[in-house]
Amino acid sequence: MTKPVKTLCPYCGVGCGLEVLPPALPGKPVNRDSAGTPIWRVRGDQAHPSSKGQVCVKGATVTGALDKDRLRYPMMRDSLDQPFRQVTWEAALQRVVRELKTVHANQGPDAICMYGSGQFQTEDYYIAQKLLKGCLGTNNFDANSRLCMSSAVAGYIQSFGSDGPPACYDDLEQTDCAFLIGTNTAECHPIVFNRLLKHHKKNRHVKMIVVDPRRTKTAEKADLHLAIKPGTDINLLNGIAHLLMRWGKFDSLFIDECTSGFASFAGVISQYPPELVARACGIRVDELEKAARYWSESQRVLSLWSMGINQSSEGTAKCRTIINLHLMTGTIGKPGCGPFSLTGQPNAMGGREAGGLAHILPGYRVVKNPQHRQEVEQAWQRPPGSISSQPGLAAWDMILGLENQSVGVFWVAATNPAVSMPDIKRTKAALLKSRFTICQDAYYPTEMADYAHVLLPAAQWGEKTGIMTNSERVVNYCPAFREPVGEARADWEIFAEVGRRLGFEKEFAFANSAEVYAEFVQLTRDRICDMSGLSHDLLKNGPIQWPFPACAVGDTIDATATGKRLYTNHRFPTEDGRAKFSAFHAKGLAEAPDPNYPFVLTTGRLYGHWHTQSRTGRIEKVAGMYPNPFVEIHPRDAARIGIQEGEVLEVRSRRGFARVPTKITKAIAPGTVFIPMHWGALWAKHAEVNALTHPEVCPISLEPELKACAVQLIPTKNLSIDSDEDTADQLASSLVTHSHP
Ligand SMILES: Nc1nc2c(c(=O)[nH]1)N[C@H]1C(S)=C(S)[C@@H](COP(=O)(O)OP(=O)(O)OC[C@H]3O[C@@H](n4cnc5c(=O)[nH]c(N)nc54)[C@H](O)[C@@H]3O)O[C@H]1N2
Ligand SMILES: Nc1nc2c(c(=O)[nH]1)N[C@H]1C(S)=C(S)[C@@H](COP(=O)(O)OP(=O)(O)OC[C@H]3O[C@@H](n4cnc5c(=O)[nH]c(N)nc54)[C@H](O)[C@@H]3O)O[C@H]1N2
Ligand code: SF4
Ligand SMILES: [Mo]
Repeated sequence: MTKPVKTLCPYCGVGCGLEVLPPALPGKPVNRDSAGTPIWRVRGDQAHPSSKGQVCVKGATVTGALDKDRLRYPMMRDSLDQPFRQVTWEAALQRVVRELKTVHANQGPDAICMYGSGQFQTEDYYIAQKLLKGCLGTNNFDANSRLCMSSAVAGYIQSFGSDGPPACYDDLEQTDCAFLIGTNTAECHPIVFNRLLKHHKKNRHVKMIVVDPRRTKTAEKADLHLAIKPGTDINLLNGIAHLLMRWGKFDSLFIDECTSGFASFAGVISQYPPELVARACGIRVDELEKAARYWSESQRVLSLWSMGINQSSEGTAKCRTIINLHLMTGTIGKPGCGPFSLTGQPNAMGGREAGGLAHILPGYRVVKNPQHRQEVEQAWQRPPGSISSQPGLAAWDMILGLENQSVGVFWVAATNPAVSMPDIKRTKAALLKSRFTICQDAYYPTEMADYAHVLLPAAQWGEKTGIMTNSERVVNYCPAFREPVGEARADWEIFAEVGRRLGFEKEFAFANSAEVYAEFVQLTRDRICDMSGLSHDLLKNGPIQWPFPACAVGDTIDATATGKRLYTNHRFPTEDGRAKFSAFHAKGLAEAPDPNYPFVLTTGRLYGHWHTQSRTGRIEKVAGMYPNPFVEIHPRDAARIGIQEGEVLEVRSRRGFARVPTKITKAIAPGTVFIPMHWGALWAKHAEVNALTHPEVCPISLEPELKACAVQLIPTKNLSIDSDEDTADQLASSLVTHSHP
């Protein structure tokens, strides 16, 4: 192969196009890392509509981990205290099928759970839904997206009648004002940020507002940075709405004709005068007024948000309150504006399309809707009533199910919950109680593998062919360009094989992933996310944005059937066709600071690392960028508690502790500290941020508040040695990141 293979970057939801070439090319030296491992070459795809040839450090180095520490063969053990032994696929599958049958018979279908991932391809997602929801009769499929964008999904569904981000990346270059709230776009969606930044630099009238308790790389570039106290977003948003109302800067025609619920919204915002709001948020009144002025002076405001909004005990309310501002100003369904939630993972969007959460079904359908269930049962040729009318267990409820042993099989694929779940001590204790856990992953070791009875080796990106949808609804073909390592198999193939062995031969009689995709797109027909015109063959020619109904395909593509933006006619898929205002008061943090735990801990990401480091920790360049974990603290707080730069600080919450070197910086507001999420037990000792976080969820989206908990800070030099397992010296040395776990 000497022609580059076009594919999508498998990391973040920006969804950059990549071109991949083998390590050995005629006339060129073999491309190797410093250890001598041949590395596939990768570069940006100039023709990709979303990224136009750009890539960030993660995309540029992604191939560096393809051959490091891979899980190559199935492995098994009888109990968690035994070592794993390598087994055949036959032996592993027999055990999996036996356990599924036993638990199904003895405890019922709802004792079976699968916990999947926005890093699945759409085919993986779809087959998992068919297996769990269609054949086994339980809706207990949830994904790490529950910890990620489920609040955005709930917000869109409640406000518009359907999920689906209405804007697109071209809006980044057409906006007058970008309102970035709870998103560190510069580090987490770098290519989206580059596009925005270019536009901002070129056009002086374009404003950029960033709302984040930290002065992030994103905030550094803003015209206005509002460093609000964690959890005060609804105060701020209602405060902006209050001022727009006071100044008469709203679109009454749009409100009258296209929305409902304005009166009660107006009632709520009347209670958010600037002085009160500024005090609650910890900002100045003039800063708040400036934000409202930017909103009122701009024709096209584009809101971007991600985890600073979603990961909250009032996450859905926060999303809807952002949407309120767009309904009030009529900034939706037009170029350059709209409420645009950025998805985190490469195929979180595909997961939504395929019904990859416990309360939804393929084609943007919901479990609770009898007609939706019937449509899916018919498509799957399953008897009426096969799909349970009860939403399944959400991520944290699965952990509770393990805790009380109502869950009999826990099947984890493409996610590492032994690091990424909140309250990790409680999570691990629950995982230890599991009767039977399957961990289906591409790498070994991972933290999750420690809690598994069976390890199934997954073929990863580049080793399987499938589809992924990025944040702006652009659907991409991601072909296999190399053989899977060892005996690894594609996730969907593993699920389908188990399905056939459970007796569902015809349901899972797929020869390849193109057939799986062809069946899936039929379930999107006439839905908002209609992509019934898409196929692997068509997508091989290049990415296509949905909606893309079957009528769009032909000798000449029918442009009226497709579109870059949703809701351009200002009709919404609610009962009355109107978008709904919401009326939420701010509730604040689920665990507010108090005299005992006086600081707020917030958590998040760094530019180079991806989540739990299973890949980026094994890539020299990235690992070298971040030699160790750290806690960010304001100089004033550092002086107050008596800690110096680099010294190890113990951060304690009601649930656990982490010990990490101190990074003193004015980039964080006093009273708040920040620890990145990337260091699980495999990569550093006692640096797990989720040892501290709590599992309180948003009551609507069931997304946990991973962004805030109350902590106390104790310099480890002040800790009495007797009272702790480790001395300060041991601590300091234990913090050197494992070079290779
Ligand atoms: N480099 C890198 N990029 C990634 C990922 C990665 O692991 N590494 N992961 C991907 C995934 S899955 C996701 S979900 C996205 C996440 O992308 P982001 O949401 O941008 O990333 P985070 O760092 O989790 O959090 C964003 C910001 O929220 C702020 N914040 C905390 N509390 C509050 C609050 O109360 N209000 C407001 N307004 N802001 C608050 C934090 O200070 C932080 O800067 O990134 C994706 N891209
Ligand atoms: N405190 C705190 N906690 C958080 C967050 C936070 O901001 N703060 N963010 C939350 C969010 S938004 C997210 S998305 C989660 C992410 O958390 P996780 O999903 O737990 O993190 P990853 O490291 O991406 O785990 C993916 C796993 O899938 C494996 N893998 C890669 N490709 C494949 C494949 O093709 N098939 C299979 N079977 N396996 C594969 C990788 O080796 C890795 O072990 O963390 C959540 N947890
Ligand atoms: S911005 Fe996201 S999709 Fe693009 S190269 Fe970086 S990690 Fe990959
Ligand atoms: Mo995420």
